[in-house]
Amino acid sequence: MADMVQRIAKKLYQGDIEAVGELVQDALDAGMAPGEVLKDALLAGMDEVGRDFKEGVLFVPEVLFAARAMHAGMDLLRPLLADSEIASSGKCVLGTVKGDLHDIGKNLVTMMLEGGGFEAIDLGIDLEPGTFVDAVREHKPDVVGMSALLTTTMLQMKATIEALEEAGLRDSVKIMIGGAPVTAAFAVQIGADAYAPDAATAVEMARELMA
Ligand code: B1M
Repeated sequence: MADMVQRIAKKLYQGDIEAVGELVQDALDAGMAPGEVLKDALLAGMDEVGRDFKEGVLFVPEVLFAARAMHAGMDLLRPLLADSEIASSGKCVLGTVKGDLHDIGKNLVTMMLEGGGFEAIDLGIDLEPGTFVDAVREHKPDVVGMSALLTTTMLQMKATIEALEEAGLRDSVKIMIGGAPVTAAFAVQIGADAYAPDAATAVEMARELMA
C-alpha cells in the first residue's frame, strides 16, 4: 500500500491526470480506504507541490496540472467518502474584486485551497462588495478571500471589508487578501486578517486562520 500511495503522490506531482485516475482506482480496488487515499496520497502530494511552487522549483503551469490531477482523483473518491472522512479543513469563498477581471492567480489559489483540503467556493471576477456579503450570508464560510491585480481595484478590498462590517458579518469570517500589487502592510491598513503572496502561502495562511 505504501508503494501505491507514493506512486499516486508522484504522478500527482507530475500532473499526470490519467495516471492519477488509474492509480486511485487501483488503490481502491486493492482495498485501500478512500480517506487514506485522500490524505496520504492526494493531499500529501499537493502539499509537496505547494512547497516546491513556493520555492520556485515548480511554476504556474505545473501547479495547474497537478491541481487537475488532484481533481481526477477526487472525482473517484468523493462518492465513496463518508461525510466524516471528507470533513474539510474549512470553508472559503473567494473572488476577484469589483472592476478587476484578472483570475489566473485567484483560480490557482482556489485550486490549491481545494488541494489543501478546504472547501473553496469561487465567486468569480469583478465582484461588487455586496456579492461577497451575499456569499457570506449564503455559504457561512470561515474565510473570505479577495484577489486584485490592479492598483486601482485593490481599494475595492477595503470597500468590501466595510460592506461586511455594515452588514454585521465582519466578525463571523477571517479575511485573506492577495494579488500582485497587494502587500502585508496594505492588509493591515485595510483591516484584513491575512495576506498571502502566492497560492501555496494562501493555503498555509488559511490553515493558520482556522487554528
Ligand atoms: Co492585466 N495587468 N490588465 N491582464 N495583466 C497586469 C496585472 C499588469 C501588472 C501588467 C503591466 O502593466 N505590467 C497591469 C496592472 C498595473 C497596475 O495596476 N499597477 C495590468 C493592466 C494595466 C491591465 C489592463 C488595465 C490593461 C488594459 O486594458 N489597458 C486590463 C484590466 C482589465 C481589468 O481587470 N479590468 C488588463 C487585462 C488583462 C487580461 C484580460 C489581458 C489578462 C487577464 C486574463 C485573466 O486573468 N483571465 C491580463 C494579464 C494576464 C496580466 C498579467 C500579464 C499576468 C497576471 C497573471 O495572471 N499572473 C499581469 C502582469 C504580471 O503580473 N506580470 C497584468 C499570473 C498569476 C498566477 O499571478 O495573479 O499575481 P497573480 O497571482 C498570484 C499571487 O498574486 C497570489 O497567488 C497567485 C499564485 O501564486 N494571489 C493571491 C493572487 N490572488 C490571491 C488571493 C489570495 C492569496 C494570494 O487570497 C485570497
